[in-house]
Amino acid sequence: MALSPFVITLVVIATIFLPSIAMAKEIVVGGDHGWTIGFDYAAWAADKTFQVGDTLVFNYDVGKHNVFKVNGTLFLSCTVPPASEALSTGSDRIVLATPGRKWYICGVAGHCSAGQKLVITVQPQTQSPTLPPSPAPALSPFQHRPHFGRWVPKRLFTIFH
Ligand SMILES: [Cu+2]
Repeated sequence: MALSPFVITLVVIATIFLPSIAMAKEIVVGGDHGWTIGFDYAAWAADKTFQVGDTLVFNYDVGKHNVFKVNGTLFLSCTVPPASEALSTGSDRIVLATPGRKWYICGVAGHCSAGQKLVITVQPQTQSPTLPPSPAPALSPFQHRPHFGRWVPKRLFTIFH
């Protein structure tokens, strides 16, 4: 069965425009290395784009590491927050809900200062073409009723008079 030029055109258009649609990504921190010591997270993050709606996944062996979301000051000094704030499932997922700088460290003694720390900048979500367009100015039926109301009796008057 031969594809019609119309179908081919549709496929070409879809191929061109689909990648531009903002899709929420799942980003595994450190890739195959996961969340560990002896890895350069600054270099890893350098060529990546993080956007609102994306999900960070921290993979590690339970008990060996953990994840704390911290602020920039705690990040620089490797100050670990209270243990109750730790994420420790071994596959911690963090949805990036707001734009801006985000800082994460491992709270196991010595790990943050050994480089197990991640800072990223989350970009605002780009406008998705799939979002509904802004509504066109609505034509309220009430805006026409006075006109119609005037028009009808006049017309009826003309007809029946
Ligand atoms: Cu660690």
